[in-house]
Amino acid sequence: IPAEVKLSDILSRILDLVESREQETHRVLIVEDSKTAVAHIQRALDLHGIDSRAIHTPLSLLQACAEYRPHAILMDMYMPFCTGVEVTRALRQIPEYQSLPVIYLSGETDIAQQVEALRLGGDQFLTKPANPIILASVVKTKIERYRDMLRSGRHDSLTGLLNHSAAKGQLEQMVRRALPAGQLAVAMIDIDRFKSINDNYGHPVGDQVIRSLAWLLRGRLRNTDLIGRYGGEEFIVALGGVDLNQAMHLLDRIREDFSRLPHAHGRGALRASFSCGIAAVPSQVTAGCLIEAADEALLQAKRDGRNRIVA
Ligand code: GH3
Ligand code: MG
Ligand code: MG
Ligand code: MG
Ligand code: MG
Repeated sequence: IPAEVKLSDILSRILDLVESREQETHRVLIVEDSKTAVAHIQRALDLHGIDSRAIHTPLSLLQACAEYRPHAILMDMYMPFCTGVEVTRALRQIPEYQSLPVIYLSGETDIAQQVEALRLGGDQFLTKPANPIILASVVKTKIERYRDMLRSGRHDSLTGLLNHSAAKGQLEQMVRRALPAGQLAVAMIDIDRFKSINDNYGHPVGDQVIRSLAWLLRGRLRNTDLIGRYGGEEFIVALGGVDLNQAMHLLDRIREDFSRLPHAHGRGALRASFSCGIAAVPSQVTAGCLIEAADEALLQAKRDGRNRIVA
């Protein structure tokens, strides 16, 4: 065997190995102004084989993300120049970082502040001092979910929800499982006068309204329910084991809460609402018919004046 062939084989093997190591290692960017806090966090992550890099000011976040390409961010709340919430909102406006896990690690103990941070783009809130084992496993779980999501191509990057085609496929499965005797309700949700939100406050504010609705739906529905981003400002929800009436009640509470939610913009806060149409098994027995009937009900909800549910 000629020596140069063997050498190139070995070289390409080494390159493969480097690449697969690079693909396996989880990278975490720590945004934290306290050096002691950084040392604690890095010790916890090191022990679990998670690679990390720290920046001490939120101002260099974008540059660090571009250079280090993290799989998750551990974010402090209170830092010089701006808060973690502000910098996360800015990050979420860049398509590439819309689903990047942001885990808050902060001394903030006020629940309302924590919930607000989650609604405005955070994925998890841990309080300081965090148990190092909990910290490392939360980071690991979030990263694994995120990397699975990137690999599968089934998810929408703005909201992390199932995308149009994945949601349709999943609904077909749910219908098959529900028939002949089970119950299943499908809801089509469409944000009201969304175009005027974009026109009056700008596209990034519109995006934040979409994310907020996704966040609310995810929080209110069960893990076994289907939630998908069906189109721009349109969502599809499928609830197993639920009849038309129960679905109406459940979605009406969500509608009510969404209409009260303030969405911050440069000059204050706006309110948004959605309309919703519902259809259920057994009157509709295929995924296509369910979607069609729910869509028709949605149009009726719009005609009846919006911010309402029609079955
Ligand atoms: P209606 O109450 O009848 O639903 O009125 P509408 O203005 O919500 O209806 P329409 O379907 O005309 O407008 C939807 C708009 O949503 C148009 C489109 O520019 C915008 N849009 C679609 N996808 C996105 C997105 O990802 N982000 C933002 N900010 N806007 C989007
Ligand atoms: Mg701080
Ligand atoms: Mg629409
Ligand atoms: Mg429309
Ligand atoms: Mg709309």
